[in-house]
Amino acid sequence: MFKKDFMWGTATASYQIEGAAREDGRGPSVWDVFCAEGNAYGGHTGDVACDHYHRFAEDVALMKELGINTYRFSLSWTRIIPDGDGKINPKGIEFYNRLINELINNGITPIITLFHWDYPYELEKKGGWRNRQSSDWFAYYAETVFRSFSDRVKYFVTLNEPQCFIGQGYAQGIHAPGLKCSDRDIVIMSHNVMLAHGKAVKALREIAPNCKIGYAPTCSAAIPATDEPEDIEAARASFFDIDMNNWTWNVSWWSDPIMLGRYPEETDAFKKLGKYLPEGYEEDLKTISLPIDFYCQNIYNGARFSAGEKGPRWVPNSINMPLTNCNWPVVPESLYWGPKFLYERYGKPIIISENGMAGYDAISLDGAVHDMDRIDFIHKYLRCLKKAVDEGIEIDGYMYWSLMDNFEWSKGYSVRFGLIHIDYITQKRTPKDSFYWYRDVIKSGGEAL
Ligand code: GCO
Repeated sequence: MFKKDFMWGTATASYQIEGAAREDGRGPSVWDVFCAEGNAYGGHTGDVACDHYHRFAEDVALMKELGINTYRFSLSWTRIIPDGDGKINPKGIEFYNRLINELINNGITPIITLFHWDYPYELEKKGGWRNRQSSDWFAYYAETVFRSFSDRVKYFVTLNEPQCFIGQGYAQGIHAPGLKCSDRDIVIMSHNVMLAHGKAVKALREIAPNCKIGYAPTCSAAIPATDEPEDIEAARASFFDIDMNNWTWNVSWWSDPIMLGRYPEETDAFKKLGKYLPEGYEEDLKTISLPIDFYCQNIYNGARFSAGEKGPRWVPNSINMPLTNCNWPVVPESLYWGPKFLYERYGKPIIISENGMAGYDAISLDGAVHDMDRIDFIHKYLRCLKKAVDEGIEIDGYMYWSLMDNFEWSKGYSVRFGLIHIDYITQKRTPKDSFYWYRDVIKSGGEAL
């Protein structure tokens, strides 16, 4: 059974929903520049997005109708500090004060993600995460946020998916700022990113010791092909291993330093990459691994593994495997095995900070959006999460990605993840069938699953 105070929520991110990109003193982020240069699908940009900046009250009213008790959203760093590390913009603070107050007045607990990819462009020009000072820039921003909002906001998350904003932004170059850096640079950036996280944790303990803080990396879960113990071990080993063909996409490089205070030294990847860590990195690990209160994990899908003669063997998905509109496989067991392996390794309460799917959602003749596939997706995934809960894995919350359709990074507006359909021309909001279905699940405390 899900606990009584289980956090039933949804998630969003600033650049993906806010719009008002040049309003009230907001400074440019790397995503503004990347999109202005035509790098996202169809030349799309986040300039207007869901116009949430102007319509947040309507959106909070919809959240209330949905019945969520928790809402995870991110702040735009450059709305608060337009050049990243200089003057604070009071208009930015005011906007988030209005949003936070609206949430609280409607009985919804805010979880603030400090950074969900919209990195200040002015800081990127100074080397961004490659610059050793980057962790201090982030700490200054984090302190500003804690000083401004921690009287009302009790839950903070430092960083969302470093695997993506570093891997896809600086290694593969498909996300902003669209660079292809060397492994040496990526290792240095990863270290600075985690040091930034640690400095933010430290700042929160000093400024608002009664608040809680976590971290939100992503993963592809590893599922044992059978329930035999050797396949379970194979899946676990593969889940925490690092594949050099795409090394920025992994769990242990990004979580072991924070959760265990050390890099995954046993992996071949560390043997190749560890030499690029800055001198004295061991000292930094003390800050990086300052204890956090909960561990967030974004989980969308997974892959299967069995025990082979030479270690874990990848087992292809069934030929019947359904795919979402992003071509991601639908693997509900990800929400059982993912949290289980993470809890066993890191021992912290887990929040599923993102899970969801892109559908081919359209308004039907009757004016509604009949997204049966999304209902089925969430239903299957939540049943697996419930199994983990029933077996004693400490799971504190589930945030569906996303509250509403929004700007999906390099895919622009071409894919829709929301429980609420957005007409990007009129900005009309239409709750989809899944919205009402999730509302009923929440109302039942998960018993309806
Ligand atoms: C991520 C980001 C979200 C995405 C979502 C769907 O997890 O990649 O946090 O911003 O929009 O995951 O791809």
